[in-house]
Amino acid sequence: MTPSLHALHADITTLAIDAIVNAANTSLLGGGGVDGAIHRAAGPELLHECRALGGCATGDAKITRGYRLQARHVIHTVGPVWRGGASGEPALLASCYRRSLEIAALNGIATLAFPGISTGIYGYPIGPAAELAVATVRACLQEFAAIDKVMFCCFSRSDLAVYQNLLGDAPPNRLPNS
Ligand code: AR6
Repeated sequence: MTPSLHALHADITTLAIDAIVNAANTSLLGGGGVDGAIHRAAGPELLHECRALGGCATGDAKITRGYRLQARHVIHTVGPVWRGGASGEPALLASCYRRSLEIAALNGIATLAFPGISTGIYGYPIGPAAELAVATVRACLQEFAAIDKVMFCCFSRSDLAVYQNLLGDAPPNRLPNS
């Protein structure tokens, strides 16, 4: 079956799917942005499990349970801080998507959602970040046949428009005369 890729506008903590991806930092002990939101929604058991993981390198990913989230698992990945683009940021960001999908496949995850890794506090510009995210996920999915749905979960309508443009999705809820 050909896996499907979609963009949606949502708070990633509300999604009832196999796994959501967290844009974490190397400590894996929580932070602001989507990381803070995921830890708040999952509850303190998530931090407890994260403490035992010993951190995570930039470009790598680790999996935990989802606890009080609707999602069964959280895949924590650490994106690069944007330093202008010539410090290895694209390769590290691509690695985040690849490693997250590898770990998903190893754990029998069929549906997962990514936030815009590195595009908030870490400052990676949304255009190149989204382009790299879509191209990397498309390429990796050919290897991971068990994954059947990947969503790009956008926290703003402007980010959603960027992903829809890349995916060739129709804008949602557009009435014929509007
Ligand atoms: N649902 C979906 N997307 C969200 C949500 C949410 N609830 N909240 C924020 N976003 P960021 P980074 C979007 O800053 O740039 C943390 O402190 C947000 O609009 O969360 O990788 C970590 O601990 C943006 O598009 O992650 C690290 O220290 C995207 O998620 C650092 O921030 C990522 O923004 C990581 O920075």
